[in-house]
Amino acid sequence: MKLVIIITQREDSKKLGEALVENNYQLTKLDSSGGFLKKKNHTFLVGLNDEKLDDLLELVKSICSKRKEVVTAPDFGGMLGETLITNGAKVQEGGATIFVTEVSKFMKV
Ligand code: 2BA
Repeated sequence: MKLVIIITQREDSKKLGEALVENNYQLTKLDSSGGFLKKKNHTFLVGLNDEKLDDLLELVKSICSKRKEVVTAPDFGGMLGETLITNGAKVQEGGATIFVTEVSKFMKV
Protein backbone atom coordinates (compact mmCIF):
# COMPACT_ATOMS: atom_id res chain seq x y z
CA MET A 1 0.00 0.00 0.00
CA LYS A 2 1.13 3.55 -0.72
CA LEU A 3 0.40 6.98 0.73
CA VAL A 4 0.66 9.62 -1.97
CA ILE A 5 1.09 13.24 -0.93
CA ILE A 6 0.18 15.71 -3.66
CA ILE A 7 0.85 19.44 -3.24
CA THR A 8 -1.05 21.43 -5.81
CA GLN A 9 -1.93 25.00 -6.63
CA ARG A 10 -5.33 26.18 -5.44
CA GLU A 11 -6.39 26.78 -9.06
CA ASP A 12 -6.12 23.05 -9.79
CA SER A 13 -7.27 21.60 -6.51
CA LYS A 14 -11.05 21.73 -6.96
CA LYS A 15 -10.88 19.85 -10.25
CA LEU A 16 -8.35 17.38 -8.86
CA GLY A 17 -10.46 16.71 -5.76
CA GLU A 18 -13.56 16.06 -7.86
CA ALA A 19 -11.69 13.78 -10.25
CA LEU A 20 -10.23 11.77 -7.37
CA VAL A 21 -13.69 11.20 -5.89
CA GLU A 22 -15.18 10.33 -9.31
CA ASN A 23 -12.43 7.75 -9.78
CA ASN A 24 -13.05 6.20 -6.37
CA TYR A 25 -9.88 7.27 -4.62
CA GLN A 26 -10.10 7.94 -0.91
CA LEU A 27 -8.50 11.20 0.07
CA THR A 28 -7.98 13.89 2.63
CA LYS A 29 -7.53 17.48 1.47
CA LEU A 30 -5.56 19.88 3.64
CA ASP A 31 -5.17 23.65 3.45
CA SER A 32 -1.47 24.38 3.20
CA SER A 33 0.98 27.00 2.00
CA GLY A 34 4.44 26.97 0.46
CA GLY A 35 7.38 27.73 2.69
CA PHE A 36 9.17 29.79 0.05
CA LEU A 37 6.51 31.88 -1.71
CA LYS A 38 4.01 31.52 1.17
CA LYS A 39 1.21 31.16 -1.36
CA LYS A 40 -1.76 29.10 -0.28
CA ASN A 41 -1.91 25.66 -1.84
CA HIS A 42 -3.68 22.38 -1.14
CA THR A 43 -2.19 19.08 -0.05
CA PHE A 44 -3.97 15.82 -0.82
CA LEU A 45 -3.30 12.62 1.09
CA VAL A 46 -4.33 9.58 -0.93
CA GLY A 47 -4.00 6.05 0.45
CA LEU A 48 -4.25 3.34 -2.18
CA ASN A 49 -3.24 -0.13 -3.26
CA ASP A 50 -0.02 -0.36 -5.29
CA GLU A 51 -1.75 -1.35 -8.53
CA LYS A 52 -3.67 1.94 -8.61
CA LEU A 53 -0.59 4.14 -8.29
CA ASP A 54 0.20 4.60 -11.99
CA ASP A 55 -3.41 5.54 -12.78
CA LEU A 56 -3.39 8.09 -9.98
CA LEU A 57 -0.17 9.70 -11.21
CA GLU A 58 -1.58 9.93 -14.76
CA LEU A 59 -4.74 11.55 -13.42
CA VAL A 60 -2.77 14.16 -11.48
CA LYS A 61 -0.60 14.89 -14.53
CA SER A 62 -3.66 15.35 -16.72
CA ILE A 63 -5.27 17.86 -14.36
CA CYS A 64 -2.54 19.92 -12.75
CA SER A 65 -1.40 22.77 -14.94
CA LYS A 66 2.06 22.65 -16.46
CA ARG A 67 5.06 24.07 -14.63
CA LYS A 68 6.06 27.47 -15.88
CA GLU A 69 8.86 29.88 -15.11
CA VAL A 70 7.90 32.96 -13.16
CA VAL A 71 10.41 35.77 -13.46
CA THR A 72 10.51 38.66 -11.06
CA ALA A 73 13.56 40.77 -11.63
CA PRO A 74 12.71 44.34 -10.85
CA ASP A 75 15.89 46.32 -10.23
CA PHE A 76 14.42 47.72 -7.08
CA GLY A 77 13.18 44.37 -5.73
CA GLY A 78 9.57 43.55 -4.96
CA MET A 79 7.11 41.09 -3.53
CA LEU A 80 6.76 37.55 -4.88
CA GLY A 81 3.77 36.08 -3.12
CA GLU A 82 4.43 37.26 0.40
CA THR A 83 8.20 37.05 0.04
CA LEU A 84 10.30 40.17 -0.43
CA ILE A 85 12.72 39.65 -3.32
CA THR A 86 15.60 42.09 -3.26
CA ASN A 87 17.68 40.88 -6.22
CA GLY A 88 15.01 39.45 -8.50
CA ALA A 89 14.21 35.76 -8.78
CA LYS A 90 13.21 33.08 -11.25
CA VAL A 91 11.15 30.23 -9.87
CA GLN A 92 9.16 27.39 -11.37
CA GLU A 93 5.46 27.37 -10.56
CA GLY A 94 2.49 25.21 -11.42
CA GLY A 95 2.17 21.47 -11.81
CA ALA A 96 2.15 19.41 -8.66
CA THR A 97 4.74 18.17 -6.21
CA ILE A 98 4.19 14.50 -5.47
CA PHE A 99 5.66 12.24 -2.81
CA VAL A 100 4.99 8.49 -2.94
CA THR A 101 5.57 6.74 0.37
CA GLU A 102 5.31 3.11 1.45
CA VAL A 103 2.70 2.39 4.12
CA SER A 104 3.88 -0.12 6.71
CA LYS A 105 0.53 -0.41 8.44
CA PHE A 106 -3.00 0.81 7.70
CA MET A 107 -5.95 0.46 10.03
CA LYS A 108 -9.24 2.12 10.86
CA VAL A 109 -10.45 1.62 14.41
P1 2BA B 1 6.95 27.04 -2.12
O1 2BA B 1 7.82 26.54 -1.02
O2 2BA B 1 6.27 28.33 -1.88
O3 2BA B 1 7.83 27.12 -3.44
C1 2BA B 1 7.34 27.72 -4.63
C2 2BA B 1 8.35 27.60 -5.73
O4 2BA B 1 9.50 28.36 -5.40
C3 2BA B 1 8.84 26.16 -5.91
O5 2BA B 1 7.95 25.53 -6.80
C4 2BA B 1 10.26 26.37 -6.43
O6 2BA B 1 10.24 26.60 -7.85
C5 2BA B 1 10.69 27.66 -5.78
N1 2BA B 1 11.48 27.44 -4.56
C6 2BA B 1 11.10 26.82 -3.42
N2 2BA B 1 12.07 26.85 -2.50
C7 2BA B 1 13.09 27.52 -3.07
C8 2BA B 1 14.40 27.89 -2.61
N3 2BA B 1 14.84 27.58 -1.38
N4 2BA B 1 15.20 28.58 -3.49
C9 2BA B 1 14.77 28.89 -4.73
N5 2BA B 1 13.56 28.57 -5.21
C10 2BA B 1 12.73 27.90 -4.39
P2 2BA B 1 7.64 23.98 -6.67
O7 2BA B 1 8.93 23.20 -6.63
O8 2BA B 1 6.67 23.64 -7.75
O9 2BA B 1 6.94 23.77 -5.28
C11 2BA B 1 5.60 24.16 -5.08
C12 2BA B 1 5.22 23.95 -3.63
O10 2BA B 1 5.32 22.53 -3.34
C13 2BA B 1 6.17 24.61 -2.65
O11 2BA B 1 5.81 25.96 -2.46
C14 2BA B 1 5.95 23.75 -1.40
O12 2BA B 1 4.71 24.07 -0.80
C15 2BA B 1 5.82 22.36 -2.00
N6 2BA B 1 7.11 21.65 -2.08
C16 2BA B 1 7.95 21.61 -3.13
N7 2BA B 1 9.02 20.86 -2.86
C17 2BA B 1 8.85 20.40 -1.60
C18 2BA B 1 9.62 19.57 -0.74
N8 2BA B 1 10.81 19.03 -1.11
N9 2BA B 1 9.15 19.32 0.50
C19 2BA B 1 7.95 19.83 0.91
N10 2BA B 1 7.19 20.63 0.13
C20 2BA B 1 7.62 20.91 -1.09
